[in-house]
Amino acid sequence: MFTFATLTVTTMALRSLYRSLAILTMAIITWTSCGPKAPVIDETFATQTEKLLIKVDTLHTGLENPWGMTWLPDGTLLVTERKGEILVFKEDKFTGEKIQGLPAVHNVNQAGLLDVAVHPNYAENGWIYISYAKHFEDSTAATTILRFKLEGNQAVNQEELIVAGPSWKGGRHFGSRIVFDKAGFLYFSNGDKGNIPMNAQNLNNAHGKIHRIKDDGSIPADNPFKDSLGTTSSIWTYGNRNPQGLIYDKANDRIWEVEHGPMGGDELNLIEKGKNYGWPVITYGINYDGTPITDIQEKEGMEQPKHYWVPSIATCGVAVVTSDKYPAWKGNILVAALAKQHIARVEMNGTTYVKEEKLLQDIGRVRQVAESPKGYIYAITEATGLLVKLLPIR
Ligand SMILES: [Ca+2]
Repeated sequence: MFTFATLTVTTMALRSLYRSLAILTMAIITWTSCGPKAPVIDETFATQTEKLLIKVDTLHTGLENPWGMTWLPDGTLLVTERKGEILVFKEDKFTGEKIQGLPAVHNVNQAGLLDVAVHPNYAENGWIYISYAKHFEDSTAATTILRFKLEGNQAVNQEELIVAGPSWKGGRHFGSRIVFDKAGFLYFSNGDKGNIPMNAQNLNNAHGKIHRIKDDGSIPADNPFKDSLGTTSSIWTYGNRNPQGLIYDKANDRIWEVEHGPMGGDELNLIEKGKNYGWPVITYGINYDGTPITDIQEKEGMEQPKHYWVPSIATCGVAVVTSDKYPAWKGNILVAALAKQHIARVEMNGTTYVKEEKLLQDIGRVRQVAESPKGYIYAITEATGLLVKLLPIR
C-alpha cells in the first residue's frame, strides 16, 4: 500500500540521489575541464580589450587617497592611505585591520604616507619600507624612508633611513615610490617641490631626483655623486620633475620611471646611473597658464624620455607585466593615469615605445597599478576609491 510515509521516504531518497548526482557531476566537470586551481570566471560584464578578455573584480570600495600597495610572502596585501594608514587585506578581502604605530605624516595635498615595499628577503628579515612626508615643527616636510617590522599589526623596530631634504613648505611634488633591484639596492623617487623647478638640476639638494641607498640607509660606494664636493650622495639620477612611478624590470635588469610633466610632457624614462633627465631645462610641456617653460626640448647631456604624453594623462604608478596569466600583455608597461582615468598598456620593443592601449577608461583616478606575487594585476583609484583585480579570461 502506498502511504504518506512511503512517499516521504521515496522523496528523501530521490533528493539524496539528485544531490549525489549533482556533486558527482560538479566533480567530473571540475576534474575534466579545469583542474584543481583554475577558477571559473563568470563572464557577465567582462570587457573585451584589444588582446584579452578580462573581468574587473572590485575587491574593495571606500578608499580615500590610496597611494601604494605591496604583498607579504603569505599573500597579505598592504595598501597605504595618504593620510597615514596602512590597510591589511587577506585573501583579497579587507580584514578591517590597520597597521598601528606608524609615524605621523605631513598630510597636505600630494604629501603624506606614500609608498610601501617589502625587502626582497622579507621572509628572513621581516623589513617593510615606507616613503612618507615627514612633518617638521616649522610646518615644512621632507620625503623620508623608514623601515619597520610587524608584530601582529604593530609597526615595531622603526628605523628612519634617510630624509630627502631640505624640508619644504606645502604639499607639492613629494614623489614617491620605492623599488629594490636584484642586488638589493633601494631606489626611491622625490619630486622637485614645485615652486623652484631648478631644484631638479641642483645636486646640492635631494629634490627632483631618483635616489639609491642600501637597505639599511647607508650610501653605496659606487653612487655617482658620492665623493663630489657638497653633492647629495644618495642621488642616482636628476632632472626628474615629480616621479610618482618607479618599477624595477627584473627580467631586463632595468628601472622605469614615470613623472608628471607640467601642462603636457608627462614622461616615461629609462633610469640609468648619474644621468640628467632634463627638467626644467628641456620639457615637452608648458606652464599651466599657457606660457612656455623653455624653448628647447632636447639638449646634449640630457636624456630624452622613451615616451611622453601631450596632453598629460597625469602619470602616477607604473608596473611591468611579468606574469603568464596575461600572455598577450607580457613585458608591457602599465602606467596609471590620474587625470585621464585609465591604465595605459604600453607596448615596447626593447626600450623603444611602440604603441599603447587605454584600459579601464573612467574607472577613477588610477594612483597605482601593480602585479601580485601570484601574477595578478591590481589597481587602486582615487575619487572612486576602488581596489580592483584584473581577471584574465582569454
Ligand atoms: Ca625629462
